[in-house]
Amino acid sequence: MATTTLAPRKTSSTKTAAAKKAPKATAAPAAGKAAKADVTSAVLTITSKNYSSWSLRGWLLARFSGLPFTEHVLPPDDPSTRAEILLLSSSIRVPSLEHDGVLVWDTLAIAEYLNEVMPNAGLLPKDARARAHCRAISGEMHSGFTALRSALPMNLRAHFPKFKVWSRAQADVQRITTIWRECLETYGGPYLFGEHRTIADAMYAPVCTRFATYDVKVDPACQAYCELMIGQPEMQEWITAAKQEPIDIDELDVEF
Ligand SMILES: N[C@@H](CCC(=O)N[C@@H](CS)C(=O)NCC(=O)O)C(=O)O
Repeated sequence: MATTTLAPRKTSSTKTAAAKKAPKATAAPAAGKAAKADVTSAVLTITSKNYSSWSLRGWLLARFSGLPFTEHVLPPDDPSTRAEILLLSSSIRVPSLEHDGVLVWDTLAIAEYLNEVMPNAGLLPKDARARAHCRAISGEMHSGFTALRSALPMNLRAHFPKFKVWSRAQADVQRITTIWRECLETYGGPYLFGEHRTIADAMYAPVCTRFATYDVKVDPACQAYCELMIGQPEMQEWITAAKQEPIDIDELDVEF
């Protein structure tokens, strides 16, 4: 079976948005504000593009939504980074999105917010049953697969041919590929919910890169899905930037 590589294809855009200081976080959003959103004012706070799978998910969601945004990249090796994250709130983690005076953290909350402010982006399927399914598998990724996440941390620069996946992580691989196969069969692909990329594709994108990094063998349908996702222009833009990151920190070779 072919191995998916993370090698960048030629893409039209490899521009990395300049790091920008995030506006100071304020309290919770005023109700109803999102409906009148100013689409030019968004700032997405992320951290390492090589290691941070949550940053990748949040960033992909923002790009899939079409909402223009500026990246605020917190370098993970900088001791002030944690302090800066904690300044946002004692519990806020990255990614976080500030838009039109609204601060949203937690990747699924960001996904739902983007779906509300960019309703024509199709981040959730139109059909109610498919929408419920999309939310269910996105939630399963958000809260589960801990064995896979700790044994196969995202590391876009690395490649480990013939990596031995231990049994608990292998069970996660099995469950994820079952989810993908069910989606691809039910909705006809090429993305999990048919012809359009949804929240679910962003949620599982770092799994596709993990399978490539750790040489995880999967069935042809799942392999094709991984290759499709890794080949997305946004993914290639992210991977190119990840490989240019000057950092290489040992302790980040764990779930991050
Ligand atoms: N479930 C959270 C996970 C976010 C997360 O774990 N973020 C990490 C970086 S990838 C973080 O902010 N770590 C900093 C800290 O824990 O202080 C989400 O969906 O956003």
